[in-house]
Amino acid sequence: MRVSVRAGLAGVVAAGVALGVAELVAVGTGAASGPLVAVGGVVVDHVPAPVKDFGIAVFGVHDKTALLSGTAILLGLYAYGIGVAALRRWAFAVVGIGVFGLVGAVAAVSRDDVGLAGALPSVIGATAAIFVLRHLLRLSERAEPSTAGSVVAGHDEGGYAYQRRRFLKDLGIVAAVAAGAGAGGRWLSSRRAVSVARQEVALPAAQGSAPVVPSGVQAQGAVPYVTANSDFYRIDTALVTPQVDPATWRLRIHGMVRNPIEITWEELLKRPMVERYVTLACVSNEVGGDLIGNALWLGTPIKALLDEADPLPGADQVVQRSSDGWTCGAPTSVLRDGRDALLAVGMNGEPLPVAHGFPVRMVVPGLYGYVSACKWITEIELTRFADFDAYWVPRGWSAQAPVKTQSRIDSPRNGATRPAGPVVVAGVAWAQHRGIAKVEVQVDSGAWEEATLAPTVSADTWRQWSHTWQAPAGRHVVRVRATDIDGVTQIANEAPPAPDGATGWHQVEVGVE
Ligand SMILES: Nc1nc2c(c(=O)[nH]1)N[C@H]1C(S)=C(S)[C@@H](COP(=O)(O)O)O[C@H]1N2
Ligand SMILES: [Mo]
Repeated sequence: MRVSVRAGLAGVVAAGVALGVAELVAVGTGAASGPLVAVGGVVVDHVPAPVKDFGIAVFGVHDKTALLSGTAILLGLYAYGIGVAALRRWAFAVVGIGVFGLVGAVAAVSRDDVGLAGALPSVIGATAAIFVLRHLLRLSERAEPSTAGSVVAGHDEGGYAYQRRRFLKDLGIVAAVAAGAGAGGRWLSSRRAVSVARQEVALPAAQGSAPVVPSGVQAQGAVPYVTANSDFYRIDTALVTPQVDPATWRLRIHGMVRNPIEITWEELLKRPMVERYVTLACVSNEVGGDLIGNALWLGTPIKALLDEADPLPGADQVVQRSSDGWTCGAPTSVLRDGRDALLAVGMNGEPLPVAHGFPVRMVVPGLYGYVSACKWITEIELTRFADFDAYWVPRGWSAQAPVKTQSRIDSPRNGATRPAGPVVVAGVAWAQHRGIAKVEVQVDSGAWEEATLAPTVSADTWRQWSHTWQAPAGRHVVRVRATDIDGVTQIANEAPPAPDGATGWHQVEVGVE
């Protein structure tokens, strides 16, 4: 193995030590302060607006893994370079690792949910990396005649071979220790996490009777009417799930109000609670996509709290801010018009799952999630649309975004085959807060036929539908369109999700034999 390759590997392992040690330190300062997560977070927030397809409001779990692995690979290349550069001058390594530590520290401290102590993981990690690199490079040096060409007395080739083995052995041990520190740090962080506090939460009972789910809400072949928490789509910009302890949680309502309010978790739970089914949809949902789910939310109506805060005239925007600094803005008029806009604490009979906003999030029927459904919410600020752009607005998405009427075919799936004869076509349709009046199905270029609508709990949820089609042999295209209560039919024109929600009719191809 060449000297420069050994030095490069030593650099990579030293970087691993930096990350592993940082993860351990971050057990004390919060997982969001680890350098990889902190730098990744800064990247997420600063992706240039034209790169519309990167993540966008769909920043799903896969994008996060890709981003973190990408950052780790870049870091690995940088560290390899530092190792090689250290062969020329040790100072290069110190400066190189110092820059890495500084970038991590500055990124961490700049995050909303990280304090000054958040610099420690990067600083301590970088310091450890410097010592480790120094040690490994010394070992590597001994495994080679000096670069000047003079053979050190008493070291024959066998001696060098021994030194090389020793270098490789130490490299392996240090790499294993670094990986162990990283994994151990992650594990300890998860044990400290609020999932423990969540298990101790006893949710208050809802006032009044729970909404009645009429029998027959479920169409055969459509997704379940109520989405299980474990199946509920998850979208957010958070690289590590924010850990908000109910014991220290506060919600501040301030800005353009006559009476600023601050309430604690205990006080929130004493407020009147209601239970409502509301279907939440992501603006990034493509036609036919699955970034939509329906759950039973337990929460207190936000209208009453806003009324108490008493917004000033002109405060047309309610900005919600999460513990990690994400923001969304909804029209004040919508949150006060009497709909079931809830500050929610429960989801399908459990405290909110941590990934879905524990301990408190907002849910607003009829608005896309990115303008209304702040998870890990800690602040509400009354302002004007003209004065403040929430997170996704400068990134090319509309400031106001009511949910568009949409429908989806769940069965048969695209590309499925069915025997000729009666085929049940089924799915869901939604126009939250307006309600679905009609769903129609078209096969090939035939006439639109009205599907059977299942009953529904309210206009705030999706509605299931089904239609029996007498399918003749051959390949067919089956299409669906919905009409809302106002009589407006979903438009055929295909538009992408940006800037305010996709349009077009969902269709599937079915082979009939
Ligand atoms: N704090 C925070 N809340 C957030 C987001 C976010 O990135 N951060 N994303 C929003 C978006 S775009 C959607 S669609 C919904 C998704 O909620 P869910 O993950 O519970 O399905 O959360 C909203 N609330
Ligand atoms: Mo979204």
